[in-house]
Amino acid sequence: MIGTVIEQKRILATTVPGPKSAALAARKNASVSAGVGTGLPAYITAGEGGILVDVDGNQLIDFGSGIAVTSVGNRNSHVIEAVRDQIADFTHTCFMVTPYEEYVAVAEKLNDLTPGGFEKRTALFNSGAEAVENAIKIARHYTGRQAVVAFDHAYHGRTNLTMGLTAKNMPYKHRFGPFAGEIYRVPMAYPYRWPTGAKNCGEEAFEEFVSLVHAQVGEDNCAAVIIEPIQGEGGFIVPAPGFLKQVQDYCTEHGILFIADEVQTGFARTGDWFASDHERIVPDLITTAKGIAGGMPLAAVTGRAEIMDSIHGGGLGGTYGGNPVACAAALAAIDWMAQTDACARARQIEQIFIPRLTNLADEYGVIGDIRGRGAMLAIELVSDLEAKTPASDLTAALNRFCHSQGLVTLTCGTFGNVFRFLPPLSAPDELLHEGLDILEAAFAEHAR
Ligand code: PLZ
Repeated sequence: MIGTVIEQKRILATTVPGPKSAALAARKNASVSAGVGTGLPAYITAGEGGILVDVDGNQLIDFGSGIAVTSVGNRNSHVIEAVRDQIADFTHTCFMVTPYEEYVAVAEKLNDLTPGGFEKRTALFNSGAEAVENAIKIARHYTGRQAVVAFDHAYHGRTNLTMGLTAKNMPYKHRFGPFAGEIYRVPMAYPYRWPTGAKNCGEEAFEEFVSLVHAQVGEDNCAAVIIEPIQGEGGFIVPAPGFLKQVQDYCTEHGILFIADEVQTGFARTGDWFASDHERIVPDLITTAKGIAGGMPLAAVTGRAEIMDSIHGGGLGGTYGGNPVACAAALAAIDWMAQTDACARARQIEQIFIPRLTNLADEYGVIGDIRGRGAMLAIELVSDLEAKTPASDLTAALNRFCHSQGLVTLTCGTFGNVFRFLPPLSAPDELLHEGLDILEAAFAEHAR
């Protein structure tokens, strides 16, 4: 398929999913654990820009980027070429056994791109959860302290430690415990649902944070505070302005490491290289994955040199961490983002979406909040604008409608009532508008 250009056009050849996908779904059910769900079970054979092609010949509009991964687009020619060249040379040695330049080059790139003008070091891993696990390991080792503070609505992964950090029970934690110890949870500065209103949110959430850490953890026991600068799975929650900075300053004052989990928000997604940039936050450690490598599995922890270098030799690693093919893809993807000014593209996407989402909010009284930044945007759906009752059934119905019309959409949120948008940054405007037309049709069908 490489070489053919996929026309950036939606095509409905059959129902979505069609008969060939249905046959594959039957095989999946007989072979893959029921624990692994599929949101829109149309089986994909190719993708490019904002289009995914399925086995039945449908061309779907992609508003998900495989959960914020293919920001540079599938089949990005830059990435393909780099991966092809690397595969032709070698695919694996294990960096801990016999190293190679690509790993070092990715580390240099991340040290340079992430917030903070100080000296940094990076270690590479395979998944976001693995990066988070390692950031916590590093923070505990460096500080000699054990407690970790995480927030309501947080999502940090599905491994044992990261499940413990993740807030939501279903589907992530239910009956999977016991979870790792020394994890403490505090309220998130969630403006839309702050009890005394959005304008008090930042200040009051910070006061609660300080008081809970003092009373229930003890500042001197606290190794790290971990936060997503815009929460992802928990509902695309943008913390009240200034909250992140206050938390960071507090951490600095008490020798607590501030970890920004930018696994979902990183690499131009929010209109800056990192969401921390927008708030002028300079994390001690930052975790990245997803958008870093155009779809190849790669993740990283980047942080202050004195913290990262405090670990004894051999204390960090893993067989595949920083695989050369994934590193080659990352170098190409990052280069493409810089060359095409992907941050500016993300901000343009925000300009396309926000007016149309605002029109929907005006027309149907079910959108309580429109939020996000760049190409990471969401609407929170409620059945009563005053009571803010989560409209999770409506959210699911809208999602199903979009799927049936060939639009790949995702939902999220602690209450399952947030509709989120994460289009590839390489999707053309017309396709984004066509996707939004489908969303409007979904509202006309289900929200009247
Ligand atoms: N931290 C902020 O968003 C992954 C998970 C989807 P992995 N988010 C998508 C699902 O249902 O499993 C994520 C994230 C943030 C960490 C992670 C974990 O990254 O690469 O999925 O391990």
